[in-house]
Amino acid sequence: MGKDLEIIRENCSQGDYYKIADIKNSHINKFIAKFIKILTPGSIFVCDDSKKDFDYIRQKALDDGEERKLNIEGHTVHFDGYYDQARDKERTKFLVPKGVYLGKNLNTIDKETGHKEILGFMKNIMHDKELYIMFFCLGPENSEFAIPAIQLTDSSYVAHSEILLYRPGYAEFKRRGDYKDYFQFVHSAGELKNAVSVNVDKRRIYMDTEDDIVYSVNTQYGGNTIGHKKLAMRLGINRASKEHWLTEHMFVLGVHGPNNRVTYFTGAFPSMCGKTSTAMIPGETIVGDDIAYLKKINKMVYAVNVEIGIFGIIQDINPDDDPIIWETITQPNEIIFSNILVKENGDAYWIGKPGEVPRKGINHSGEWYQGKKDEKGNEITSSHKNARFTVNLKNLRNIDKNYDNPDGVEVGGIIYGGRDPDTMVPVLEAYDWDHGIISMGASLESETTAATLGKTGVRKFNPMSNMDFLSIPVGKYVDINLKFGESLKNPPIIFSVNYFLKDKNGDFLNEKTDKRIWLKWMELRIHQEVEAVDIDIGFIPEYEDLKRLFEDILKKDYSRETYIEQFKLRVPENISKIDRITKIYKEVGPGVPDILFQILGDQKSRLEKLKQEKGDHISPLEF
Ligand code: SPV
Ligand code: MN
Repeated sequence: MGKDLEIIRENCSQGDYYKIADIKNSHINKFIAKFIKILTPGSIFVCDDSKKDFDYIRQKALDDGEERKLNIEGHTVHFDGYYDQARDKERTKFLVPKGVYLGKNLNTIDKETGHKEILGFMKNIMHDKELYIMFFCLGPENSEFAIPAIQLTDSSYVAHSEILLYRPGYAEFKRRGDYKDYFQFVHSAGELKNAVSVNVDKRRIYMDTEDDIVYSVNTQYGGNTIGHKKLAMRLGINRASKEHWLTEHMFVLGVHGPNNRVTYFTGAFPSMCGKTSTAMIPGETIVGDDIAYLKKINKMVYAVNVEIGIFGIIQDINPDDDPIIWETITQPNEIIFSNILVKENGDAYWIGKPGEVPRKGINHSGEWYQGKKDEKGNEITSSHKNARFTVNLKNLRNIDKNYDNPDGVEVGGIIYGGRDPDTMVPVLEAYDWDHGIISMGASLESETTAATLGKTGVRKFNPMSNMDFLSIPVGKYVDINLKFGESLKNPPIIFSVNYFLKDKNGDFLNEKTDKRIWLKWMELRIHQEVEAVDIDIGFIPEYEDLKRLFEDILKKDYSRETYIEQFKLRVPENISKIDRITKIYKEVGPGVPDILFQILGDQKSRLEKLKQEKGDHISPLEF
């Protein structure tokens, strides 16, 4: 027996030891042995994906207080600490070897220094805890998209969340034997008080793309801890960049067109900008809502959902706007609610839930009552803005039949969306791949939201909605996206959408349900079944087509005035946007492809000409 297995045997029960030994992977043995020595767990549990093992973790989450039962069967609630409610961008860093420069937009720390710091924090950190060792598969099993991944964590909540969010991977690891290119995650919630991480000042999330490993410590919030979510995404972007495919912050959705046709879209939206609710639109079918791998196969683009569950925003979920999510999370199903309010009778409450607003209950601040303030004098809301629900896709009645297809789904359209009050029209089609990647994806801007710590409502550059997750220089990432479109037989059509356009009074110009219409229109465009209007920054719908779609699908009258107000070309705003984006790309560092400046420059010239001829705001009827 090798020395690694020896260490594992000394620290595990016989049953747990054999679960690891049976995988017959020397790299896994080495990794586990190394971290047993660093973390020195009080006990170890190895999960082999059997129902018995999953049940053990579910029960542990209740026993150790990381979750509590709610009134409805299968529902539990988890609270993160008051200051641990969102992704901590400041303390999420890449460990970079000396001499490597990732550009100024990426948060980095010298690899040696960072390693020393985080492993210092992790030393003996599990001495009074159980270490859960879990195996997952990112993407469908037995597929060329699949990436096996291992998670070490001392949080039963994190372990339980991952059971809901990821495909089991123990069998995939066994099948691959001595395979070494899997992703690795090491997490500890650190010292707990009332089942909540206390040392948030020592919260760190450090990522090492060279060794495909992510460390996360002194935090519980899912976006900082659920290794296979945004942490794996950073490793995925790095790997994809070397192997000529894409890892994207995208949903995957089947849009149902005429004659039972299904056209698949992927869509990239920043956090809290309508990505999940688009992926859950009634009448369409969901493959995934957050992360996709895209590959070129036989000159076509195919996508899979990296995950198998949803970690979705719960605020404002109501039966009218999000009927399927509503139905799913108000019925008996296995669901973890996080950072909601628990009413005195054990019911879940979140801001925007229909019904009476409770006056008191339990939330992430402890006992809560209306008007409660935190130590800085800020009013504490009943549920947190970033409160979430975690559920497996199989609980949804709108799951697409290809959700687990190892070959993925063929992508017909790609959508980029942001939170933009005053510039982009509600839906716009790019002229071609390069134009879409540059003027829509790479130029995406969005107002900040409560999904990350810090001020909200600030307009930020967020290329492909992926800025927070890039692990390679921005310019290189844009270039890879451009190259991905080369040599495709039928490149997916690229669109942008904007659900957040506002009028002079600050009121939204669109209803939440309008997105259903934009999707149907895009689907028809892909099949060349409707005409469009060229407004010099791309194509928009013709009024008559929208009127018909609003009538057919929403049974609503769509007036010409509304169309003009929503789709008028805002010329000065569009020019300013191009100026902002051009300036950013001039400063981001090396590797920005020249074509970016050319496409943006040409678009600006067209806009300037239009401004001279037709003024600042131009009705779509004038084109
Ligand atoms: C997001 O913020 O984009 C999410 C949740 O999907 S998190 O896991 O925090 O990234
Ligand atoms: Mn996301």
